[in-house]
Amino acid sequence: MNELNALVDSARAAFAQAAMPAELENAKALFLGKSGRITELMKGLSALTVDEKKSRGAAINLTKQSIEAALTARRQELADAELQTQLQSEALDVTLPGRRRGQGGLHPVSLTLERIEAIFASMGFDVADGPEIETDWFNFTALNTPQDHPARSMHDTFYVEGGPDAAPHLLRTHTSPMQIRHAVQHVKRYRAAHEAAGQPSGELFAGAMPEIRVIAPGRTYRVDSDATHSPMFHQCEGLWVGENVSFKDLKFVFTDFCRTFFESDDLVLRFRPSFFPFTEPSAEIDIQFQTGPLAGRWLEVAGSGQVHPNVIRNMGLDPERYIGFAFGMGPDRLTMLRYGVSDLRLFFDGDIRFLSQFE
Ligand code: 2NL
Repeated sequence: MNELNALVDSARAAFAQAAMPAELENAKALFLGKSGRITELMKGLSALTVDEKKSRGAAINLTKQSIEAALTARRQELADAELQTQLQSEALDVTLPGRRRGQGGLHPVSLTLERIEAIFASMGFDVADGPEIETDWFNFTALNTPQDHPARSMHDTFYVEGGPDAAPHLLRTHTSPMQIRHAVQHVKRYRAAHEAAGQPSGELFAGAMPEIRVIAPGRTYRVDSDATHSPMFHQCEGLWVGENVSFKDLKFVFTDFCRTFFESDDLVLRFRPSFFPFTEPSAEIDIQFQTGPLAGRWLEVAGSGQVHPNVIRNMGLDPERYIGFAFGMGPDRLTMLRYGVSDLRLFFDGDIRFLSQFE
């Protein structure tokens, strides 16, 4: 019987050696297979007497059962181990920080534009919109720009080939075209009402009309690129046209705007004589903070002036009756001043580490 016990031990050892189910099945064949050790022992019974067969046969059966039990146990062990490995590899570490989706936020210049719009809206200004690809008429001619003005050259302005009527188009160099379009629409509406009421109306409208009060914010384009100039930049212009508007109204409105925008009640303004083709007289607007890191320095923030009579005429209005004031500022520069940013290009590089500081 010692020999049978030794066989069970060597089967156990062989099964323990098998690290994979396939190896275990090979080991099984060695002991329990058709030409395995148990079959071999059974064959040996034929040479024995009936009594010997009985006891030897029972002993071989017990041995076979022990080997089968060892095989079943080892199969279970391997299956358990495999499940364990699988569970470990698929384990979810619930203590890891989550990977959340970025919240998103407005660009600092968009924040400035929204701020400008809100302040002027509170003073009764409409907000105009219009195309970024413009005609020569709305961008230059209607604004009293001479045919030979350098701003019209290809060195300064991006021209676009093949407009709808094959006329040359361009990327607007300022936001003024939106104001011309807005003014023309405004004049058309009140001229129609005036004429419907049977009132006389000349080539240029000189009837009764609510004032035009509008700002025009948006992207503008010029051939220019360095630390302080980007080929795409922003502008916001304002226009106020009526029968009784004066430079003091412009001064009042713009002073109020600057103090609200910079949240600085003691901020002072300076109007310096200047020149623009679309205004006469014209003035550069400087501001000075009394407190804070920029205190004491004059900072140029806008251009302004009384709308040139030719421009009033191009709006469809009689310049003998209507007078207007306009200003134009750079929201990119206002954003730099407000947040203390020194390089304009940071706004347009699209680096999320910079931009997310303004959310
Ligand atoms: C500047 C100068 C200015 C205007 C813009 C304007 C618009 C119309 C009629 C007349 Cl529709 N003028 N806009 C007037 C004066 C100056 O901007 O340096 N901007 C950053």
